[in-house]
Amino acid sequence: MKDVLTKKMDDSAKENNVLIENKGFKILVMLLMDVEKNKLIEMYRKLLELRRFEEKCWDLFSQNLIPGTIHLYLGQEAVAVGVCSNLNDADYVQSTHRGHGHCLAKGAKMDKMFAELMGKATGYCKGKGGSMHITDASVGLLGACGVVGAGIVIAPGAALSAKLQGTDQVVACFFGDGASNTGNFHEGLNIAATWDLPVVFVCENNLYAMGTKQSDVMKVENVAERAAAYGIPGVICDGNDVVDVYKTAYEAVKRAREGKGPTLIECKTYRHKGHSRFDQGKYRPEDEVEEWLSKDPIARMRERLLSMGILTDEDASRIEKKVEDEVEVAAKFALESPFPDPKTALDDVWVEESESE
Ligand SMILES: Cc1ncc(C[n+]2csc(CCOP(=O)(O)OP(=O)(O)O)c2C)c(N)n1
Ligand SMILES: [Mg+2]
Repeated sequence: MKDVLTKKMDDSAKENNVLIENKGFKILVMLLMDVEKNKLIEMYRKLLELRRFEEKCWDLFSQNLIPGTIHLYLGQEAVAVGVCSNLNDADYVQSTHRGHGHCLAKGAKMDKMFAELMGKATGYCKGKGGSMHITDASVGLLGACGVVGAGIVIAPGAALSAKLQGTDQVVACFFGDGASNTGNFHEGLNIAATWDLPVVFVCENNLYAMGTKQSDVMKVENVAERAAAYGIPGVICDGNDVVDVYKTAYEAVKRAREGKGPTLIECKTYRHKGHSRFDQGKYRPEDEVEEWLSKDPIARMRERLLSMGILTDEDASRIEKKVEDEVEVAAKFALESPFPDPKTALDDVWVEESESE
């Protein structure tokens, strides 16, 4: 994987032809010259938004203020942020059961998300949907989805509509390693590839599907290898490095927008907590957890921005404080919002009238 990364940086530096003079030596600057400074800062801010949002969720959930269940995105933030930073408002995102990060990265509002999670009337589904039904059509969110793998066949449908209407919209379809073992994966990738649909399939390989280790249920090592069966590119990237995800998705989005068809991206990542609720993830070896925690995507991005001189420690702390305040304001909004009136229980529920009625 290192070779691929090095090559990618090489290519990007060559493309930009960035040569500077330093003590008489010409140095080829290979580091991230194609990603603008502001974009990098915004990606860092977004990473923090996802992280603090989920930490607050965990806090509220632990106080029994969020009914049902939630699947936290903690640790995987770089995937959603890196991919969605390549998308426009008109583009679509198909999310999953672990969807808070995808929603926020595509522009959903924290206050309405907290409200939905808490079952409040001010939430995205007026409090009737919860974590796995968050949707916001105004920012191109096709919705979270509690049925593992189901989104992989919804995304090509949205992409087909874009293609038939002649728009240049792209669909980013997120799913897990477990979902890549469902029949929907085959159907979705096959039809999208056959019809050159503008989909970017993003597999978030966090090594586990609930308590099942990926290597116990897959003969091939990498999900990306499966792309060959559909005649489309399959690319592996470091899912804990937002810049690597951004660059990899950049190529895939470009390809989709140009009508060249889908790409399968596999982001190697890890969830910080257990699968959901109070699962402590005891099936994961301690050294494995430690190794991945040391590759935390947010700490890495902070370190990178500091070492590149794009942010000072004070700048970074200022951004962090601002995001923390915004999360608190959003949570307060939800906490102070009313529950829906029981009389509205059947509102917005579509029922077909039958003759007998
Ligand atoms: C069709 C279906 N089968 C089983 C489940 C129960 N289930 C919920 S999440 C999950 C694991 C999914 O693993 P993966 O796709 O790797 O996503 P991750 O949870 O790791 O993000 C399972 C089996 C479900 N929701 N839907
Ligand atoms: Mg998984």
